Amino acid sequence: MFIDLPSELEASLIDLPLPTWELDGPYLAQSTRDRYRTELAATPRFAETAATLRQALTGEGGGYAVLRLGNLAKALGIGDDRFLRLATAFAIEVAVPFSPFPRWPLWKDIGVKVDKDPWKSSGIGYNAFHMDLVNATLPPDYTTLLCVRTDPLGGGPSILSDSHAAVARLSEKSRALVAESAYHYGTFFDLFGVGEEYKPFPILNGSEPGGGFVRFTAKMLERSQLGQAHADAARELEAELVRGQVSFMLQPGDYLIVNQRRFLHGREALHDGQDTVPVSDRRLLLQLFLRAGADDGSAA
Ligand SMILES: O=C(O)CCC(=O)C(=O)O
Ligand SMILES: [Fe+2]
Repeated sequence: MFIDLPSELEASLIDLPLPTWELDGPYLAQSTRDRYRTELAATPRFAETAATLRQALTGEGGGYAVLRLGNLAKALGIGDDRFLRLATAFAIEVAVPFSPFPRWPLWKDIGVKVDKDPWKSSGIGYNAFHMDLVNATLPPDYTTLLCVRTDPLGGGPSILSDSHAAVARLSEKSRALVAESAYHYGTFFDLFGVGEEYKPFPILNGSEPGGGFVRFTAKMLERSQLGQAHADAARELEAELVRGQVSFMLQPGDYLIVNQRRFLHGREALHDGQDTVPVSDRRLLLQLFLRAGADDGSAA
C-alpha cells in the first residue's frame, strides 16, 4: 500500500514549524505528541491522509504502508531535522514512538557494513523474514523504516508477507508444532519497553487467535538449535511467507510502516560490490519503533 501526499498538504508541511522533540524515558513525550498533532491537524487534507494510513495498517487485509515523503525530503533536505520531525509526526498518528535501546537515539541508523554477518541488520546479504525484537514478550507493535539512500548498485528490495495468511496455508501438523513453546533466538539485554526475554517461545500464540503476533524469524533456522520436527514446521512457514511475499524498492523519502501483528518483513541481498562503494554513499535507512498504547487515542 503506497500513500502519496496531496500536493496542498506537502506545500503546507514544508513550512510547518515543528519544535525539537522531547523524550520521556524511552517514549516520545506526551507534550511533543500533543504539539505535533495539533500542528499537523491544522494542515489541509491531513486528517484524511492519516486516516488512510491507519486503515492501511489496521484495516481488513492490511498491515503495512509506504508513505511517500520524497517530495518533502527533497524540499527540506533528507538529513534535515525538520524532515525527521515530519516523519515522526506521521508516526505519532499511528502509535507512540519509542526507543527500546537506552543508548541509541530515537531513530536508529541502519547502514551497510561489509564486515558484519551478512544476514544481520545492516549486513550485505539476504535479510530473511522476521519480526523485530522477536524474543521479547512485548515486541514493538510497529517497526518503521525511513529510506535515506538506496543501494547505489541497485540491490536490496524490501520484502513483506502476511504472517497469518502464511500460517493458514500450513499443514495441520505444522500448525500444531509452531504453536508449541519450542523456539528461541538471539540475546536479550538492556532493552526498554518491550517486556521480558521470551525463551522459549511459541511462534503462534493460541490464546490470541487472529490478532496475535506470529513470533517468527527465519534467522533462527540457521542460528538456533531447534528440534528437527519444530525446525521443519518453521521451515514450512518460511516457505509460505516467501510464496506470499511482495517486494519493492524503497526510494529516498519513502517511509515504510509495518504492523508487526500482521506482516513480517525482510530485505533481499544488496548488490555485489558494496566494498567498492564509499560508506557515505551506501544504502541508509532510519528505524523507529512504535507502541500502540491504550492512552494515545490514535492507535486502533
Ligand atoms: O535493511 C532493511 O531493509 C531491513 C532491516 C531490518 O529489517 C532490520 O534491521 O530489522
Ligand atoms: Fe527488521
